[in-house]
Amino acid sequence: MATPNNRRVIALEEHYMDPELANYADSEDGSDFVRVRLDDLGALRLKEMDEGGIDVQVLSQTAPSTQRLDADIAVALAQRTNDRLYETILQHPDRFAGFACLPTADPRASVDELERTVTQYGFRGAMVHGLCNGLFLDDKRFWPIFERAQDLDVPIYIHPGRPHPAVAEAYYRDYAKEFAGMLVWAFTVETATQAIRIVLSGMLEAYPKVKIILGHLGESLPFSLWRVDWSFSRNLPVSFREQFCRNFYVTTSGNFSTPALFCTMMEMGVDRILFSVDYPWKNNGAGVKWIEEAPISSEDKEKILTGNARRLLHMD
Ligand code: GRE
Ligand code: ZN
Repeated sequence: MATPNNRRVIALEEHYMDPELANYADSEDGSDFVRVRLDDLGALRLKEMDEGGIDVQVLSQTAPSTQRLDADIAVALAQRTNDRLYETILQHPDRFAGFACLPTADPRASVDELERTVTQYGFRGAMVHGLCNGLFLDDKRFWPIFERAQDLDVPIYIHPGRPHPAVAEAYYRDYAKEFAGMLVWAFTVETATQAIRIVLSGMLEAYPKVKIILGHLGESLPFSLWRVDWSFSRNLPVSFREQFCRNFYVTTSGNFSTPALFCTMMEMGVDRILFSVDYPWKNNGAGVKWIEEAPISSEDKEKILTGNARRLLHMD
């Protein structure tokens, strides 16, 4: 789709499934419709991007990616997965960019892999999915990953993953039949918890320029920001609200709600909101049309669809 450069529509949470990684990690929820699209990095994906009006997808592995593998498998597998992603990007460099997967079971190797893929392959940052072998990301052993991301000036995208088994048992077992639907709620609860824990941990005081992206319009945190800020800030040197609005960005992935968008714009400001679809779970055209027709200014549409991503991901 030939759009002028200043209207290049960039989408950030757009998934695929690496063929080798697929042997180790099943997609969290995959109908045939989803599976066919996760496997495709060519004609079908590009056709649906063209039809929907998406110019660039920043590709990422789908959940759970490499977050539940042991180090002995994860380190080399993440390298090979990122190597293949780079090959894919080279085939369509005007249509694809990438977020690295990281072998989080080995934090030092994750630091090296982030640096390698950003400096040698031009990746735009990394995406981490849910708990890392049961650990939250505020755990001190993961801090070097965020420190290196700060040094490289790339964001870490915290994507949801399936809940901890004990949580699934206690909270969701009664509705196991509904688990696919329930999963979306479990995703939001857990990922918002990741974000809150990162603020409480002091990591963002140690690395005040870290950039973290949350999907799904902030996993409900903008809606809860007043309340979360009220309860936590008295014990923090820098208020929760200040840290959240300084270090976090959110995308529209899978949450095409105008009231939720307004809330996010009011709490965080439009400069923090980036367009995403959450392909293949959501439809490209539905996402683009929603922003195109939203009752916001054309300047704000331009920021959400392209400008904010070009700045955050250095895509000019
Ligand atoms: C997602 O990537 O956001 C996702 C999954 C699985 C089910 C639903 C969903 O990975 O939105
Ligand atoms: Zn997603």
